[in-house]
Amino acid sequence: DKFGIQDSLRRLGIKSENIGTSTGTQWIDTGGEYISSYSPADGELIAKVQLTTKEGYEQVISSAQEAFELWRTVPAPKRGEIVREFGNALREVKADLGKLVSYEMGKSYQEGLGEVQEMIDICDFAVGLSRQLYGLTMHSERPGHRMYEQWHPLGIVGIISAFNFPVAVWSWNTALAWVCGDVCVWKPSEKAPLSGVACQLIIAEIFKKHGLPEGISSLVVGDYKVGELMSHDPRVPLVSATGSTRMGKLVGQAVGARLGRSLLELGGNNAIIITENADLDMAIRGALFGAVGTAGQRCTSTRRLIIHENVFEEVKSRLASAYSKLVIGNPLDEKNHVGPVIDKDAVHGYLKAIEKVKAEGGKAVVEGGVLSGEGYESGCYVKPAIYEAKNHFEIVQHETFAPILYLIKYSTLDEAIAIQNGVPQGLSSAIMTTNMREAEAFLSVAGSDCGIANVNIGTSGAEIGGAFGGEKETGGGRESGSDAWKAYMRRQTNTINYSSALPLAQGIKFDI
Ligand code: UN1
Repeated sequence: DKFGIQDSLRRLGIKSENIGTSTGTQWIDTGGEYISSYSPADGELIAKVQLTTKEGYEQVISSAQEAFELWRTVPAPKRGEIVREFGNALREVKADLGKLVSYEMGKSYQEGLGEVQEMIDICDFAVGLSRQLYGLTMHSERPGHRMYEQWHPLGIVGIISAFNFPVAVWSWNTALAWVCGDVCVWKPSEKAPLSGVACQLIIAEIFKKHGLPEGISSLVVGDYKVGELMSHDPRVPLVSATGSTRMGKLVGQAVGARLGRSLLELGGNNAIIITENADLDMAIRGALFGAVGTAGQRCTSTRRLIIHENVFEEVKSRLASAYSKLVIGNPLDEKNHVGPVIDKDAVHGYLKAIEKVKAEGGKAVVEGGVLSGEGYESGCYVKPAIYEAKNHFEIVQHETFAPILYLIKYSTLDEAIAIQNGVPQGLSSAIMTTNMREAEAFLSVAGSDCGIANVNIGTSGAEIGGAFGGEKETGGGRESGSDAWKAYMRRQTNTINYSSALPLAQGIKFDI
């Protein structure tokens, strides 16, 4: 155990068998089956987690309903205090939780730490927000009347998170939802459930210390079946789901059928346009981290490079040389740049995509392949790969959650923007240029159609202060910073008449 994993697990309270259903401090043995969480880093069993049954889910929801009655009456800045303490607790456990995330999910330890930092950041943001849940005041058209709007909590927020950011995306949702006065039920990915159990144990201590009731933060563990319970449940007014477009469509339809709200963060097919005016050192570095960071498993990962014909060959050869220096191996070993993908299914998806791009006429710039031998026993390590391709290839139109980068050549900026926008997804995008006209055209109304559009930085690694999310098949949801909090509340418009007359709006006369 040269990375001290067992010590971190012990400090986080992870046992060899863990209950997966919790209403806060209470852990409910549902009698359900246990699933095993294996590390893609070394293929070892980390621990087991019990699945939530339908009955367990019912218990969680009724406790959440009860908790909401109280939590909504706690003043928002006081709710913010709880979130502040959560952020402080995360500061204490940053190294251990970062390590668990890295070991369970496979991202590098640096990125595991970064993910916990993202949680700390959103807690800070939410604490400030707890004093800024502002509504507008309006001038009434009627004398002696006042109009304003206020924001009330929604109730139970169901959070379905993905394996690739097993803890941060939950925190974006839950930290905001809590200050907004909502209670949360979290279903972490069944591919990284221990990270979920660890977070629940951390937050439970804070609720316990303050004598808060069960049900403000609950955990359920399972696959899509548990997600379906939430999506169809009218007691859950908002379902926030992160994952594939396929999953998001199912959630969106089920929630929409009952006219509930969904907040969807789905697939990306993110591109960087590298113009002939780009600072190529920066462009290469930005593309490299974007494409191979998290082994290409961020929803913001760079999947396509749209490169001007005059710099195409240079970018191609510099990228190939940068890729040749990548060290692939155990994500906890800080000398490695790239860790494994999440599991063998992901390896299969990666291989299929490579097969397809070649069948469609793609040319290898850096050939892919599965790594074997010492250190690669888990079978989840793949080589980051690069192919020259055309944007219309079926496989290029598709998000493959793996480190595969497609190079596409262009000659005019209009063409580059059309290629950038010419995919079903609309999450993140970037342009590398030192030319102001190119940058502004890319950001203009006729530019990128994505929820995120960057200049001279890559597509991934968004800060929490901005609203995070995207258009088209990415699902349209916005989480995290800016005014994303509004998704977690209901708006109420109030008109108050303090006069002794009762004039009707629009000047309508109605006298008897
Ligand atoms: C995701 O991949 O689901 O912008 C979230 C980024 C991170 C979050 C990614 N801050 O890459």
